Amino acid sequence: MELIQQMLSGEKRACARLITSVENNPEEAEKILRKIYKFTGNASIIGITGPPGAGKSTLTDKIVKSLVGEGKKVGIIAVDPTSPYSGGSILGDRIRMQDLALNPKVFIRSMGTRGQLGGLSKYTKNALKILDAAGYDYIIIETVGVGQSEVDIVKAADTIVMVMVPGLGDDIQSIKAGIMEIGDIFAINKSDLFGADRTATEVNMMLDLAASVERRPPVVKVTASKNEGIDELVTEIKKHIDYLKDSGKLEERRRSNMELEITELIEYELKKIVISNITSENKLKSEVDKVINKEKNMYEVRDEFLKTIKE
Ligand SMILES: Nc1nc2c(ncn2[C@@H]2O[C@H](COP(=O)(O)OP(=O)(O)O)[C@@H](O)[C@H]2O)c(=O)[nH]1
Ligand SMILES: [Mg+2]
Repeated sequence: MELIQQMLSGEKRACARLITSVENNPEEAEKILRKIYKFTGNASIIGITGPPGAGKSTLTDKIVKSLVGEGKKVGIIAVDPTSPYSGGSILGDRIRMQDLALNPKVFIRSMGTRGQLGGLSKYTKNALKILDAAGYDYIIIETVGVGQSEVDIVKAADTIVMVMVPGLGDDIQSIKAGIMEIGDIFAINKSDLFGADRTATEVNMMLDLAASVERRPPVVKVTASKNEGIDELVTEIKKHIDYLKDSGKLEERRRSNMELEITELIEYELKKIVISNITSENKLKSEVDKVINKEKNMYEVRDEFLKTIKE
C-alpha cells in the first residue's frame, strides 16, 4: 500500500489517514497492522494521566517542546472520554497545541470515545503502533485518570507520569486507591499555587509507605504554565526509560502486554464462534428448558456444548 510507504517515510498526512482507517474499519485495521507490525517497537511511550484540569495538556505541550528542541520526533494521542471531538477540553487542547501541530516533527491526534469500533483502548493501541512505525521517538498519551478504560490505555505506556495538583486534599486518598500505584513519576503541577509543598510532602509520604524497594518513584514539582521544572521532569522520564531498558523490565513489560494482546485476539475470535454456534440452531433455548426442568445441570450443558465445537 502506497499510504503505508508514505507513513513509513514520515509523512504526517499518511499517518493521519492510516489512523483514521484503523479507527473506522476493523478489517482495514488488521490489514494495515499486519504490514507495519515489523516496524514497531522503537518508540518510548509516555502516559500522562491525572484529574481533569490538573494541567496535563499544558504539561504535555511543554514536554513535547523540550523533546523537539533536542531534535526528537514526538507523537501525541490525547484521549478525553468526557469530551466529544468538537467541544470541551479537546478543543481547548487543540488550540493550545496549535503551534506544535504545525511542527513537522510533531503529530497530534485528539480523540473522544465516540465511534471507536472495538473499544477505545484497542483503538488507542493501534494508533500507537502506527506512530511507532512512523518513526516517532516518543509517543505521549494524555488521558484523564478516572476510569478503568483510561487506566487500561495508559498501561500501554512504558513510563507513566501522574500529574497531581495542590489542594487535592482527601482526593489523594481516593486517587491512591485506584491509580496511584501505576505512577512511575509524580509531577506536582501548579507549584506556583499555595499548597504545592504540602501536596508534594503528602505524595512523598505515601510513596515511602507504598512503593517497592526496587524503585521508588520520584516526585517533581513543576509549573507547566510557566515552563518551570520541565527539564527536571524530562530528565526523570529519560532516567525511567533507561531503568526499564537496563533492568530488563521493558522487555518483560512488552512481553506481558503482547501475551495479553494475543490472548485477547484469540478470545475475540472464539467468542464469535461460540456465539454463532449457540444462536444458530436455537440450541441454547432447549438446553435452558432442560436445566429449568432439572433434567440436566448447567455444567453438563457447557461440557456438551464445548465438545461440539472442539470437533
Ligand atoms: N496556576 C497554574 N495554572 C496552570 C498550570 N498549568 C496549567 N494551568 C492551567 O490549568 C488549566 C487546565 O489546564 P489543562 O492543561 O487543560 O489541564 P488538563 O485537563 O489536565 O489537560 C488551564 O487553565 C491551564 O492554564 C500551572 O502550572 N499553574
Ligand atoms: Mg487535557
